[in-house]
Formats: sequence, structure tokens, C-alpha cells
Amino acid sequence: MKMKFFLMTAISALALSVPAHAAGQSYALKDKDQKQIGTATVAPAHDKGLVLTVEIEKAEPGWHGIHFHAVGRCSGEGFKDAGGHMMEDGETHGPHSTHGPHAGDLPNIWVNKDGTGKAQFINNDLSPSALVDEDGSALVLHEATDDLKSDPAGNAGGRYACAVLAAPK
Ligand SMILES: [Cu+2]
Ligand SMILES: [Zn+2]
Repeated sequence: MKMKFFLMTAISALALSVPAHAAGQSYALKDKDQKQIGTATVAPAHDKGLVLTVEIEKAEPGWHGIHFHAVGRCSGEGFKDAGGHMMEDGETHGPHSTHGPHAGDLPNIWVNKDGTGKAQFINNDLSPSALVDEDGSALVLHEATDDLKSDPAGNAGGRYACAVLAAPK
């Protein structure tokens, strides 16, 4: 059984146990009006993979899908230029699908009633260098909950915010 990712810490009540400024490279998550609604930080794991820290300042309360998308462009209607999820041939979406998850899939992130949310994720399928490929990569926060099984994108609704992690070469 593949154990691809783990939700480490998700709620602000645990904020004191999370480093205030995680080591790594930080990126602005911006909504369609180019307003920053949060920050994403990517750091290498010591052996393999990466640690992603997400801090949301303003989003709708509840669970939200979040994924690494295949193209480093936060443009187009609904950020469509970011493309689909980072994946290898034959992978389907979500840990509950037979051929899942995609390399770029992550657990949902919880946003509190006040619009803030924090989470840390480990992804052992992607290293920081894997994000810097020919067409770059982006992180996309969705409006709705990812059901972690519906191909190709977990029925996670529209794309609410986006961060370019690496621009296309
Ligand atoms: Cu997505
Ligand atoms: Zn996916």
C-alpha cells in the first residue's frame, strides 16, 4: 500500500507547535483579483520528498482541496492555465481511487470560521526540484472539498487561489 502523504498539523489551535516561519521557499497564494490570501512554503525533506506549509488568511470556512498543478501559470479564466494535477502516466486522482493518488494530490486543508487556516503536508512523491520542470508548477487552492477519489480532480469545485511555484522554462 502506498503511503503518499500525511496531514501533519492542521488547526490553528496547534499553531504554537508549528514554526512561525518554516524554512524553505515561500510563495504568495493569490485570488483572481491578484489579492494575496495566504502563503505557501516548500522545503526539501532530508531524505526524499518535500514539506509544504500553507497559511491561509482569508478563505471560506470549511475543507478545501489543494493540489500541485502541472503548469506554472496562474492565469486564464479560473486559473485554467495551471493545467491538471502533477501526475505520472496511468495515475488517477486521490488516495481512494484504484490507481491513485496523483503525485500532486494532497489532503484537504481546513479553514476556520474566521477565514484562517494552517496545515503542513509531507509529499514523498515530489521533490522541490521536481516542481522546476519544463512547464513549471503551481499550487492551487480550491473552493470546495476534494473527495479524494473522483477523477480527475476530486470534485473540488472552482480554483480559488493560485501560487506559481516555478515558471515555465
Ligand atoms: Cu487542484
Ligand atoms: Zn489529483
